[in-house]
Amino acid sequence: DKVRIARALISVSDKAGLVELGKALAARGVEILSTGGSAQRLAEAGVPVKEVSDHTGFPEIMDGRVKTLHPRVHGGILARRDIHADAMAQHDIPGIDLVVVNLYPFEATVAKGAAYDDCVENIDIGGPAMIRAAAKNHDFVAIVTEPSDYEAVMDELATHDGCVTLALRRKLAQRAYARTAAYDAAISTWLAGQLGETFPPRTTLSGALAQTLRYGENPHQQAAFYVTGEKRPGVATAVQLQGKELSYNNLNDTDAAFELVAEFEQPAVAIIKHANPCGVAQGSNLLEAYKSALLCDPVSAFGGIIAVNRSLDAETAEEISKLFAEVVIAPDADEAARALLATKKNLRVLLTKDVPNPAEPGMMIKQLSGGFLLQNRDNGRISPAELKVVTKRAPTEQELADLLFAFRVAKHVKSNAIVYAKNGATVGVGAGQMSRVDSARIAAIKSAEAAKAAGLPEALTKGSVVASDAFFPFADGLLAAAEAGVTAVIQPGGSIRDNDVIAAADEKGLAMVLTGMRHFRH
Ligand code: 93A
Repeated sequence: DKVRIARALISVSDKAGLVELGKALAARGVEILSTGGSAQRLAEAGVPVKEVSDHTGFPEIMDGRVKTLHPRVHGGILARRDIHADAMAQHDIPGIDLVVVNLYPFEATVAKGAAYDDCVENIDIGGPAMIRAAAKNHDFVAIVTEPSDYEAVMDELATHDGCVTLALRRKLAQRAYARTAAYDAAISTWLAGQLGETFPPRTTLSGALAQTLRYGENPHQQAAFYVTGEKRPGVATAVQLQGKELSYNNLNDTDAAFELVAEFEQPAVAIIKHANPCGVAQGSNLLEAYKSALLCDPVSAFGGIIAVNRSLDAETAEEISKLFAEVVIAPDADEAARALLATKKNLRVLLTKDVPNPAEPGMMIKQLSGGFLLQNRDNGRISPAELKVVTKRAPTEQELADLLFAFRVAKHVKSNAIVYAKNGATVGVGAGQMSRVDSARIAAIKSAEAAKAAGLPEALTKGSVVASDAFFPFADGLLAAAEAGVTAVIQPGGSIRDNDVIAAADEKGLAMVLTGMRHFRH
């Protein structure tokens, strides 16, 4: 099963670890073939090396576009040492047992905003050809595509008398194809962008494995976290300051929390349970916002996830640390806040540097059996000018501000979503019900219970406003909200019974505005 490495071909753009690897190979008497820049670097370090052009008897031509694309290279990589031995002898093709290639930095070139021609020039052809060939012939050849894998190969050479095992060669072959697949996906994604084709994407959706999770949504499910490389601030790019590893559900809920809190310009706090908010508030500072958010549903907030859209300060951190929470996510935290949270050993703290832009486009994937659905991120936002007042009474300024706030929150609540809000804070959230009227009732009931527990004389929904993520198909949902004490309503409109709903609102003396935009979230 072991393959003795007698000859290696090294052609790398990322020169990290190159000299160390070259020295280790040379020390074992391995003949090293190498291309222009790589050969030069090795030679400078005193590692004996033979230029690929000397090996092929053919110069590097066309600005390096053709340097390793030669039968003496590809034959040496692809030959089965058993059945192709005759051809190797007949054409004088020595075997190449180890191929070390990492590709022209196409992704990095695109990322730094290089010109079109520069990006095209950074499409590696010879590199992927060698990688794919060596990976195919892993029965006889070892392929290495990342400097981080050099050590594993050097270890085996040392412990297996200059050989690489089949187990490692197979593992490296798998990684090699993952690399060339991701490379081509990056090229086609870039080209689609150049063509202005943004949707539907004509490319393989791909992500890099970031972390194997302990389990999935439930302990009997396996799970892993993949990152797309998108630069959006959030769970995928955050730095974790403390606490044990995030679980599948933590990651999902923390993402929901941070995306929600990013909606607000003022200091804001969102508390999330099972991907739904159980309290959201904005205020003149985080502490004020946190206290109002917690008031909405303190029972559900236990064990929740807290997101803030400002650098966390000590006062807010101290208040947060009184609650049992799973995760805190913030763009930053000052020294005093960090020190306070550090005393809560089990609390995970994630810092993201920035807050994501809610208006930015993006993709959402939903899996179903036999396929998946793809759509743009719901980045729709309503401005006051787009609202249509449909009732006799128009909302007051305070009502209008709360209506817009509630509608933004509703966008982040699983449908059917009903959100009651007052003074920039949710006071009742109805989520995930199969009927809209149930969401309206449940939120009101929970709000009344929360008020009772807090010793308040009446439910916080009294004198609040209400947002509905989609139109009221009947007047019943609106009447349930009126019963709970709302004074104003925001909803998309568009039901064939809009007139009934408007008449019911007028009868109850409510102000109602239509957004013309729906925020389903399933
Ligand atoms: O332009 S290429 O597509 N043509 C080739 O024949 C070829 N062979 C290796 N690029 C080619 N390479 C790439 O050159 C390797 O994948 C590696 O990224 C790079 C190393 O070049 P140097 O050793 O000159 O720095």
